[in-house]
Amino acid sequence: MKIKANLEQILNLLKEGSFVSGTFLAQESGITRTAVWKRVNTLKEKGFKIKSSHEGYKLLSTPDFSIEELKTLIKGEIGKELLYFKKTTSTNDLAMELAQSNARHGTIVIADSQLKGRGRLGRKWLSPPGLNIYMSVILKPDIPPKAGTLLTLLSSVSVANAIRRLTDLHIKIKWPNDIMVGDRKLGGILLELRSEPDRILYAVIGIGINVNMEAKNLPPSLRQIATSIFNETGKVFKRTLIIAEILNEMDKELNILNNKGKTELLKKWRLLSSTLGKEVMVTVGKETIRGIAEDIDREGRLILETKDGKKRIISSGDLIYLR
Ligand code: BT5
Repeated sequence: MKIKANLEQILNLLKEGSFVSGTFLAQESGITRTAVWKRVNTLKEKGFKIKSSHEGYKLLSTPDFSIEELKTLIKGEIGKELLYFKKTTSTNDLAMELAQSNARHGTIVIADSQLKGRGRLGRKWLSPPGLNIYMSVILKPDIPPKAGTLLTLLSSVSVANAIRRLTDLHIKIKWPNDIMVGDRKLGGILLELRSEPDRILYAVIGIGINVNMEAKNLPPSLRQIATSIFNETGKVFKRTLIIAEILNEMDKELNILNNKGKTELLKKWRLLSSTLGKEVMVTVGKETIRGIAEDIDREGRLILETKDGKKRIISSGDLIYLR
């Protein structure tokens, strides 16, 4: 743990300037110059490019993903505790267990790959290594269970705005949980809750985003419906920067929700939604309902106007656009 803390400290200091002398690094971090040298070597092993010369050390580039850099970029409560696994079954499974055994609000579980990545209703989430983001956020929010859907809205708004800012892609949200570019799915959100009748004990928000995956990494069944940031922009993006942007955005949105209520969140969601105003078909269990997606209510549920002019309010389901 101590070594890790020092790595972050050294990294933060290296980010401050061009060449940073070993003496300065040693003084600022309270370790010897030899210890600094060792830390710098560890950072190099982790993929950081650092030039050493008589003037000191210069950070040339950072790797696509590193927990050390991520820690230096986290601004709020969300992500203060971070757990990283090279491989896991599903980050949501781990996060649910951790939440149950008292993990604190804002703890994040990240994996480089998942063997049993899940979507909703037991569907699979493709999770190959080294390319995408698979993470779960543990929240212990002070909201009633019926407002749980708001957490899916909050997460999609945060993901959409973070990716828009970093990539300039025209990201839209398809109700209830799809992160889209045009008519292709770039990411998805999987909300799981444990609650008592009047309050949520904990919520786990699973976020999967295709970052550097190429079309060739996709099975034929997904090629027409899925995409990645790389596919859309032709550029490779650093996962650390995207994760940090999303977590900081979620922290900001949660603070707004707690301090000012839900109006602002609902407004942002409406602006980012590709669903409102469309003729849609929603499958809820065995029932399918057709109608115009009119709006969402204050709990984030979809308000559908059916052909006979009736309103239906839907908390979750699978939605397709008819026109
Ligand atoms: C979702 O489900 O969109 C929620 C996905 C959440 C994944 C994250 S990753 C971290 C955390 N840990 C987990 O185990 N899960 C969460 P749903 O709306 O049910 O969509 C699932 C459908 O999306 C599948 O049936 C496929 O058609 C499609 N799909 C699967 N993998 C995909 C991928 N990588 N990119 C785009 N679409 C995918």
